[in-house]
Amino acid sequence: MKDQINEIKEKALKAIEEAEDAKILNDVRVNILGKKGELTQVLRGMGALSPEERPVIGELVNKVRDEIETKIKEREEEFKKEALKEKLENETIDITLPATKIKRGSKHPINRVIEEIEDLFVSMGYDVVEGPELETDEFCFERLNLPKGHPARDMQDSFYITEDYLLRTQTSAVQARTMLAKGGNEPIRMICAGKTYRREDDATHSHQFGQVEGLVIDKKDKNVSLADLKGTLEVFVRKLVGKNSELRFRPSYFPFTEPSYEVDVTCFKCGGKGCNLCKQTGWIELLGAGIVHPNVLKMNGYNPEEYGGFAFGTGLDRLAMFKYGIPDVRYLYANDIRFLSQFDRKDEE
Ligand code: 2U9
Repeated sequence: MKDQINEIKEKALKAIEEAEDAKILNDVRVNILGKKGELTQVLRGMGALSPEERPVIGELVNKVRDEIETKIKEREEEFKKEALKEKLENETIDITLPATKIKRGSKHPINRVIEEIEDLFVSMGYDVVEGPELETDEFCFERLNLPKGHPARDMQDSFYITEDYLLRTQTSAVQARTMLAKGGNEPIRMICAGKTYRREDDATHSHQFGQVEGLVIDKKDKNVSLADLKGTLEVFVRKLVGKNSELRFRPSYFPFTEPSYEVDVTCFKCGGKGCNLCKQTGWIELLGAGIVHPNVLKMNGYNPEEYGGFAFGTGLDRLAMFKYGIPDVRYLYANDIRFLSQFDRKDEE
């Protein structure tokens, strides 16, 4: 019987060694150690042995069983290692390969200009304020010293939705709302940029256009003056259109400021010598500005005896067109991906 057991052991160890995969290995385990396995059959024949032989054979069978199970486990471990090695080789990613470019959206030129302006004024201690695009007649006109019937209202043909509601023609309404919210006894330094709407549509005007306006109000003893206005606009223009820009204030009229000015900037294409962009004048009209009208202070909660300040405004479309050399304002609103994708975000990488 000993020879039989050793023969089974040799055969089993050989089969384990030659097994090519886990399934074959399991078949060996079943054929040798399973209920009907060869080694198990030997155990069944133990009854015929003498009492002296039985423990000897029993010990030998257990020793051979342990040896076979150990070999099977070792072989299984080899299979697992091979499987892992193959998996790692198949799933290896070469991280040095060029990445697939992730297409990102571009930032609209007007939004780029807004961000640059907001960053600049925030750095000067201004608040950035936003407000509704659908405004009331009261905040668009009346509180800006443009009572019903005022001729200036006709200058800006507006999109009325109802008798009292219209698409705002200026972001000025947000300034008026802010003044009321401050309760007439707090200084204000704010800018408001956003969409505004007028009934115009040609190569240099669009029915929707971008605008930014600023408002500074403080106590009279702070003496917020025209000099402050000029200095502020110089910083603005030199940051946005050219660091050597000069300003020219031409007296003008706005109902919400007195005195009012049209503000020209030296042509950033020819530096003031005269070219087709500035129509040979050397100047480009860019902003409107002035000292806030006492009526506007009063109508929005500020006592003109105690408070005063300046305001300014400019169109973002023209600023973007100048900055990026865009020939027709309608490109800004045509949503043509070929135009928009030129303003990619490479500068943000
Ligand atoms: C309040 C008081 C005063 C805002 C101002 C301008 C001058 C101006 C235009 C420039 C080009 C609008 O986009 S545009 O057509 N704006 O010229 N805006 S002063 O003055 C204010 C605003 C609000 C309460």
